[in-house]
Amino acid sequence: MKNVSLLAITFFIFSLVSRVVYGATAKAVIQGTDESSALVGSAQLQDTDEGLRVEMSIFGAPPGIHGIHIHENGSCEDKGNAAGGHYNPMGVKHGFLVTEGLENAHAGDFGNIEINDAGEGSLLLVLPGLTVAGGEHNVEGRAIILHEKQDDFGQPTGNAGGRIACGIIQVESETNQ
Ligand SMILES: [Cu+2]
Repeated sequence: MKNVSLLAITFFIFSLVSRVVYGATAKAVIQGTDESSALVGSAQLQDTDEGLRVEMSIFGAPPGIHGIHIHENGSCEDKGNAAGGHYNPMGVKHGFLVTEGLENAHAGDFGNIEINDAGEGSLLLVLPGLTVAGGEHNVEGRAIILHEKQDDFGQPTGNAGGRIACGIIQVESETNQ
């Protein structure tokens, strides 16, 4: 009997430690910046132990590879230009956050998304150091920008051209679950 309860307690503690703690969630509704654009999409964001998990789907976009970033300001006005430059709180060079980290890439450097011949694309990223609730590098209220061209990781911003879609990150739940 003693062994059974010890086993139960051990299992209980193990399940607490190994459980992935999902935290606050946010979403962005992405829309084409041109009024005639059929481009739509959405992004779901969630704070996790490993970083900010971002899951994105895009529909009605031109096929090919397109740069995607978080830009500084939470506005999609003026064909996305009101969103300003890349979110870059560390004042570092342009790169790819997932592989280069906050010291060597803009916090908003999400890289590229591939859009297929049907105009659809999806992306799943986990971005260390970013959050939607609290934290030092918080992206709540900032804009996700989809670009006309591929981000070639050249300086200063990846040569990705115009801004074809935009969505503002809005927190849905700040409660840690
Ligand atoms: Cu950009």
